[in-house]
Amino acid sequence: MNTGFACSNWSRMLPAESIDDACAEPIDHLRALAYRLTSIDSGAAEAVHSVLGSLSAPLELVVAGRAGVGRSSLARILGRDDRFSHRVVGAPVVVTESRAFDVPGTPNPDLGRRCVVYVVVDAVRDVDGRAIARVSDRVVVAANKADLFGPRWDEALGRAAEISETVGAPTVPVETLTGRGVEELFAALGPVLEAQWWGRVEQIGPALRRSASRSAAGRDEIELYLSSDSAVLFGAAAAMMSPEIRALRQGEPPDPRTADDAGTCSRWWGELVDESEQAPQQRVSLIRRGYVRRWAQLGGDRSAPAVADG
Ligand SMILES: Nc1nc2c(ncn2[C@@H]2O[C@H](COP(=O)(O)OP(=O)(O)O)[C@@H](O)[C@H]2O)c(=O)[nH]1
Ligand SMILES: [Mg+2]
Repeated sequence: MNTGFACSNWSRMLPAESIDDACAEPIDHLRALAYRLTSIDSGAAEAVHSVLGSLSAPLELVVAGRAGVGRSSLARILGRDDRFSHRVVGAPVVVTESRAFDVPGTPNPDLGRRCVVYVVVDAVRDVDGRAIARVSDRVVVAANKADLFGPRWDEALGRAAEISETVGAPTVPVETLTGRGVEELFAALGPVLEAQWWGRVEQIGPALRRSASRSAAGRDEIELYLSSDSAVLFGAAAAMMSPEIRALRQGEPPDPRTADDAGTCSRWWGELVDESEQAPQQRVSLIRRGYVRRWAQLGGDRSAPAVADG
């Protein structure tokens, strides 16, 4: 699925036209690391293979909601659509339907860490609001059966905007019966699925550091990799994509095209840490390091560094 259009924050660290292009080299470097480790330390090589496996494991998308809202109908459409036979950087998208919410005498389903399409029809009940709030960083609401609320699509859009306001999540009107709105639902799901995938990339650094701490033989190779441009920029791109960071990015200087720009970005994030006690330190410091690497890649003068690699 082409998900790069609306959500290319990663391209500030890994300039490319598509997410697949951006990630090809970092993933090759991980494969090369696994290859080098094979003869040195099989346990460490196994850890890198497991990281690589996590990047191409299926991304789960669950269609949830109360009974009768159209979960099955929508899951069928999403499951057979060609765009889902494409992948998010090698990870296939698998669509499932959850049990119904709000069934008397039955606990509501647990949606886990999966991405969610939460289906509602017109009225949003408290149970819907609570379910959506619990998955607010990885949900798109589908306001289904738009046909029942009048023939005009702008009314359906207006209704979806109201629902979005109420529940605090992106909301798209759809008519599962005719397929209307499904295109827009796909567009809204792209960034959600991508963000979930980048969450896996964020686990690479910690997983490899754990492995390095266990294995004397492979430690040097792993540490060399972790300090490489490739690893730092991959991690920084992933940090950029976290919902927590997206909320902090308002006012960030434009996409760096020169070394000076990259230096400005690095300083901007540095000041953000100083000013805000809430700034998530680890992600912000990764982003600063990423910009320092971009600065060097863009020709920054290493003998008179304008920015320090923190
Ligand atoms: N009018 C209308 N009916 C729909 C639409 N989507 C689904 N339905 C109907 O709603 C009913 C419940 O749909 P289903 O997919 O089984 O809902 P589920 O219980 O949530 O899985 C079925 O009779 C569907 O034909 C729609 O867009 N418009
Ligand atoms: Mg069903």
